[in-house]
Amino acid sequence: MFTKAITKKPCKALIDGISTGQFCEGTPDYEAAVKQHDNYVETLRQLGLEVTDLEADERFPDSCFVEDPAVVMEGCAVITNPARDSRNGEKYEIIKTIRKFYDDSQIFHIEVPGTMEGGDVMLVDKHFYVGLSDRTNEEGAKQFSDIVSKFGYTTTTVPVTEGLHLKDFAVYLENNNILVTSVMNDEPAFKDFNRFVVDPDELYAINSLNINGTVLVPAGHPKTQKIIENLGYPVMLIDTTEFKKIDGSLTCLSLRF
Ligand code: CIR
Repeated sequence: MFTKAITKKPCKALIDGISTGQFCEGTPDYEAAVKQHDNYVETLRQLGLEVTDLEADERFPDSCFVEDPAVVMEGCAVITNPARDSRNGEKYEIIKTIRKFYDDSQIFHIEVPGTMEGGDVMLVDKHFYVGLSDRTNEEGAKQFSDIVSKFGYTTTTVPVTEGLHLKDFAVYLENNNILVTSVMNDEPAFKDFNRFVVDPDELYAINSLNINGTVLVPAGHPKTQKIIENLGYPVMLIDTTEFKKIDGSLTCLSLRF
C-alpha cells in the first residue's frame, strides 16, 4: 500500500531531454508538459497519496523523471548512479528529499563503476527484478542486490534488449499479473507470471502504474486498457504525450512508497 509519492515539476530544459525515439518522435511542449504533470500529481493525490511535488530544476532536463535517481522501499532507499552525464547530478538533489523520509542509516548508494536507474527496477512483493540495460550495469545490479538483501529483499537480473529501461517492456500489476512485450514473454525469469502480451502498436502502455489497486494507463491505448479492465482493475487514463517524446512514461514520473 503506497501512502506517499515524490514528484518533480518539469523544467523548461525538458525540450533537451534525452530521447531514443523508442515511442515516438518530437520535442515536448513545455506548457503542455506542465499541465500533464499537474494532472498526474492531482491524480496521485485523488488516490490518497501524500505527494511532495518538488520545484523544477533547469540544470537537469530529465529531472522530472524522479524514478531514476533513487529506488525507495519499505526499510531503505538506494540512491542510484544514473549512467548519462546529463542525469548523474540528479542523485545529489533527490537525496535531499529522501532524507525527509528515511534516516541516514537507511540510505545507501550505488557507486562507480556501478550504474543504475530506477526505471530498471521492478518490485514484486519482496523480490526485485533488475534490468541490465544501457543504464544499469552488472556492477550496479550487484551492489543493489547486496544492499537490499540486508532488508529481506531478493533480486534477479533480466536482460533489457529492446530499448531504455526494464519497465518499458515489463510491468507488474499485482495478483501475479504482468504486462510484457513478446520478447519479455519468453524471458525465463517471468515464466511463472500470468503474462499479458501488449500489442506492439501500444508498446508505451506497458508502463501502466498500479496505485493501490487502481491502474493508471496512458491515454490512447484501448487494447491495453481493455486487457487491464478485463483483469478487474479500475482504470484511470492519463495523458503523458509530452513526456512520451523523450521516452518518459507513467512510472518514471514518481517515486512511490
Ligand atoms: C532518459 O532518457 O533518461 C529520459 N529522457 C527518460 C527517462 C524515463 N525514465 C523511466 O522510464 N524510468
